[in-house]
Amino acid sequence: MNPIERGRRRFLKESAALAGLAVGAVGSASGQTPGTEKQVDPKTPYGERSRFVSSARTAREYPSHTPYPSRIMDAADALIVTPLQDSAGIITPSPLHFVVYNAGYGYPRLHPDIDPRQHRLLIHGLVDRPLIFTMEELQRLPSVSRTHFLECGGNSRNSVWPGTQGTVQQNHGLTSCSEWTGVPLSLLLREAGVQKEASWVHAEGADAHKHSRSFPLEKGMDDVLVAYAQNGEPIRPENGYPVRLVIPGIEGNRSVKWLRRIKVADQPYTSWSSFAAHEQGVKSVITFPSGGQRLPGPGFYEITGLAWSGGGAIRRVEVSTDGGRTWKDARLQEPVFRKAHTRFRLDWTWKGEEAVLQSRCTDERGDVQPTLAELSRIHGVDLDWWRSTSVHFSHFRPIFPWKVTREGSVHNAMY
Ligand SMILES: Nc1nc2c(c(=O)[nH]1)N[C@H]1C(S)=C(S)[C@@H](COP(=O)(O)O)O[C@H]1N2
Ligand SMILES: [Mo]
Repeated sequence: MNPIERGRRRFLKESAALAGLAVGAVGSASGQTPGTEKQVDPKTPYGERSRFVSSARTAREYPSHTPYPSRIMDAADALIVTPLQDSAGIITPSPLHFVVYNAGYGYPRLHPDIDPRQHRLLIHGLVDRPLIFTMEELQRLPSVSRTHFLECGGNSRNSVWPGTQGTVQQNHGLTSCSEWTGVPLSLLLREAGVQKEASWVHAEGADAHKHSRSFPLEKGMDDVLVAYAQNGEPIRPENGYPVRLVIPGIEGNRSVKWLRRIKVADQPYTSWSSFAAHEQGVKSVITFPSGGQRLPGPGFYEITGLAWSGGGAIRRVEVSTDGGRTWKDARLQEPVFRKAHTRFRLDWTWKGEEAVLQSRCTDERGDVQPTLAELSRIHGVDLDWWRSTSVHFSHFRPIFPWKVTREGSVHNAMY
């Protein structure tokens, strides 16, 4: 049977189940409440979403009764998580992009309010020609648009802590994906003329505590962007307006927001010098059904989620509905971008039994997302370590299970 024929038969077979879903809608197809129509205002300067849509960012929460030291450390930061459970496709709407502001103790958690006409970007250090750019000058240069995820290195570490809410937003919401537009850093560095001894790039933000991070020159000459636009409009204030770095595939921490200075050097200036260890490894999570949701009853559902890898493109996502005994290949949304969220989908008919749903992805290098046991072996720790440790661990990316109970409620099955 060819794929189209197979798809047709599958659809015909399932359309009986699907038809059942639509019955309730007959008679109220428009959904319109009389008298609530709004005039389309030709002067509306900036659109708003429907008043019926309430998807929202929120602060990452912690179990208050537990002494997890990571919680104390995270409390110094503002951590605002993306509602992945409501996500469709691969682009995170900019107003829902996660936000991390390492304001540090003693600093107000107010992101800089930068007038782009006053802003300057300085490039100096081991270069032949130090350069200072205004935003206008930066935007005259040849630009590119690329779709990439950002993920905080601390994403998901709370997913093993009992007492947390256990939604996909709380557990995995420190990742988002945007189309970024800007100038390749390599172009600016070539313009400045990098000297022979140079091997590191140091970037500094305009926030009160001057968020500063180093990365290898090699990466800087590869795919790093000096970005001023996000999803077709200027970058949002909390995500780095008017200009930020986007360092694809590497933990978000290096992607300095409110970028004002780039110094080329022969050594790293920040302590996190083993750069390779800061790649975001191959990872995925099911966003529907996910923690806190409820399936109204047995029948057809599309299981869907996101997969990503700092090492390149996602090649394959498998989904298990029986706790990992058997796996099926999910469909991947095309095109698949490198170092970007990749949407996967799998048709599922839930018969009302208890089910454990999980996804496992593979990237272009052949790296496979590890189980918690495999990840523990990689780090040389035992399974309980993650739950009880006082170490501020990062890059937590095991295969993640959701349990669907017979009543249809969905729970974090990590603990
Ligand atoms: N200037 C500046 N850049 C920064 C930070 C910051 O506090 N100040 N936080 C970093 C961290 S830890 C992360 S994970 C990413 C998050 O980017 P976002 O807030 O746009 O999602 O920004 C990074 N860049
Ligand atoms: Mo971060």
